[in-house]
Amino acid sequence: MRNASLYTAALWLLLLSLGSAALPISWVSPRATAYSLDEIDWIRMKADLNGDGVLSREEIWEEDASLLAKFDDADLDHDGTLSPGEFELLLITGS
Ligand SMILES: [Ca+2]
Ligand SMILES: [Ca+2]
Repeated sequence: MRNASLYTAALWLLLLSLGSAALPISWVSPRATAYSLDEIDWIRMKADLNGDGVLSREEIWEEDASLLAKFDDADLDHDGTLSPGEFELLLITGS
């Protein structure tokens, strides 16, 4: 009995120490998505062909034509381009 509870305590300590460092961000973040924030950043930088920091309709089309259907919904300020935040929304809601 005594050994069993020691074992349980050690297991909990192990899980706790692993938990903060080893879990993917999507497991610990309340805003869990199909994409991690790192992935979204990476896709956005890859898709931003002219490097102006926002994504045009053409750049979205080059990246993934299936996302174009959601472009207008994601373009919250209707300026015809997707800011980093708007693109994040597109990936989160479009997947
Ligand atoms: Ca661009
Ligand atoms: Ca916009």
